[in-house]
Amino acid sequence: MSIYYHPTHEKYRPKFEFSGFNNRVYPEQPNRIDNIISAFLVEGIPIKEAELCNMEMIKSIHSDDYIEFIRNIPEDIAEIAPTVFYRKGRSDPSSSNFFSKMGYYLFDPSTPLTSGVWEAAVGSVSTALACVDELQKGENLAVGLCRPPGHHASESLGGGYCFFNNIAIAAGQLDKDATILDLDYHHGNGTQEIFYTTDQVQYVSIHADTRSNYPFYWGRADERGEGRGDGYNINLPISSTSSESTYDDMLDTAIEHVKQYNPEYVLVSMGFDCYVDDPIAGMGLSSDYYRTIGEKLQDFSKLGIILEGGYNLDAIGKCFLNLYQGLTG
Ligand code: OKP
Ligand code: ZN
Repeated sequence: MSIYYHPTHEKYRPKFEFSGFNNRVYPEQPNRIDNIISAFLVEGIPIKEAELCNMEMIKSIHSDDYIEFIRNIPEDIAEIAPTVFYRKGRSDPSSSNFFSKMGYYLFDPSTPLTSGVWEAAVGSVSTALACVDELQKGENLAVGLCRPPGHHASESLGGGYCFFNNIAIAAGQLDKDATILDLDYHHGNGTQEIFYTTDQVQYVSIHADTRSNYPFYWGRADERGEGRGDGYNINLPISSTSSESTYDDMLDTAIEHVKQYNPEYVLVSMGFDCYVDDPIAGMGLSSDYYRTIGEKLQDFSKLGIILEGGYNLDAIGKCFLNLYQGLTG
């Protein structure tokens, strides 16, 4: 059992998120990882540095042109986000204009571009891959402190603080069936899209109902997969004001779906933004409840925990540690 991170996450530290008419302080900050690591170190639990992955891994999920776009963020750009977006049926983007490409490869302005994006995003993928490596070598549990998160990113489209889909890249490396169980507050639209037509990866997500919550245009219960993937995409939306007991019932339902599929591996898109005092999201979950989640996940024998969201800097360390103690207790 190991916990991984990669230090290049520190290179991505945007200041602002463009949000309606008010810019807000960027919630997805390096402190998130620092605080989780401190909470583990206080308990004497060591954190390992992930080895840097090779580009083929990223290419297994993302298009070459999208990868090149992220790699070639101009050095002189301080911090920039798109405000004009491409939609299907319009003219293709110009291959030479950065603004034109930015609105094509990102679906919202919540993913500011700065010079450290590439290094941080590759480090985050590497962290998720270190976890599946460990599981394939015979370990039963691995934890990846990924940052930036990944579940909103699809083949050629970033957004929602995500550039590369860490958990999708990791799941793609596995040679046996895998479930991605997404417990972040937000629906993982990128992960859903990537595996929508396959039966080799089951996607199960509990999230705040997207009829009134970000990311709005994906995540309904009737999105069940297509072709071979029909029935292997399971969206379980709940109200954004759900209590701990409502959540707990839905978690049991989600776990039943996973058991029915009976995968070799379970990878969890672990968000802590359902915590009651999350600054951008939040449902009724207490920090203690994360221990219960950990205990319930003990039903699965090959388990990778991949960090997605969770923005309360005072609580994220405690929540993660509780989860870990539930998993290992
Ligand atoms: C990332 B993860 C709404 C702005 C939404 C993006 C939220 C991304 C969440 N006014 N900003 O799933 O935790
Ligand atoms: Zn989230």
